[in-house]
Amino acid sequence: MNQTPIQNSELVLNEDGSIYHLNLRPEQLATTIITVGDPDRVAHISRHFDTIEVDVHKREFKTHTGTYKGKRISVVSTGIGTDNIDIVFNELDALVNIDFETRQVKEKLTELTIIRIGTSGSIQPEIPIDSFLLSEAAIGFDSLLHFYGNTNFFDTALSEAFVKHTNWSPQKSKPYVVAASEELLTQFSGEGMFHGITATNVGFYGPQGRILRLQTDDNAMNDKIASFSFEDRKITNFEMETSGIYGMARLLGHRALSLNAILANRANGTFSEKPLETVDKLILHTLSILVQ
Ligand code: R1P
Repeated sequence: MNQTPIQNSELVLNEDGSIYHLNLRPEQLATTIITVGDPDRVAHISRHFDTIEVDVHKREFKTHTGTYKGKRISVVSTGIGTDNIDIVFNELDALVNIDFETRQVKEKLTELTIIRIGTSGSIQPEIPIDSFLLSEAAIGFDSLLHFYGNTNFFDTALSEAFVKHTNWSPQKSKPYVVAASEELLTQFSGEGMFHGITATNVGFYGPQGRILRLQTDDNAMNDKIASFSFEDRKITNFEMETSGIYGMARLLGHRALSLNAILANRANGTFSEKPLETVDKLILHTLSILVQ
């Protein structure tokens, strides 16, 4: 199948044949990928590896590819926010599904398995600091997915009920809801793992209802989000990437799951006293499931 090659301005490659932001060449990426927000967290994961074959860094995007108990895994940092998720997911997909020589989409597509190991704040009092939470679905307050077509996988019944319950301002982006990969959800469910709907926010302060010097447009927002329930499901936690990860994975045909180390509890105002230890426990737990 001969298509028009994707132009240099659209698929941007560096001189060494690597993709523009991630700085990776196709052979440097594994098909099992762990994403983290913080570039420093990449080494916290790869220090458990048997070997590290790739160590590449550009801007906030750092990648280590190696093996853990014989399984090839890439760990990629995304930085903060769904705008970065757009870059990371398009480039990860291009690395496996576009031929960089011909600049054409490959006939046989590769499905990636992508697990986010992130940090997050709980908004429900019963989900304590230092616990782990698996995002069954994400509700995105960002606008990333609205720039793509084919979003018929959105759970619009849930988002419409949410808009009504919170009286969500139409000046803000329309919330959208995307589910996790069913297969990965089953694989990672288990004892000690809370489940919930994760809210993905466009900021850390006002958009998550944090007040330092600035008031927000709706001081009751967090209470309204926390009290929302739809078919016995609740919004459990706040972070800044999961909706983009779930949405882009659906659009591109990859499997994604978001795992959260709960470092803050917004309902009772507490923050973890051992954040690194908690994140490391989630890392080891995730790696052990990946090699089962
Ligand atoms: C905010 O401090 C950042 O921490 C959370 C949020 O999603 C946001 O990226 O996740 P990470 O620790 O994975 O970056």
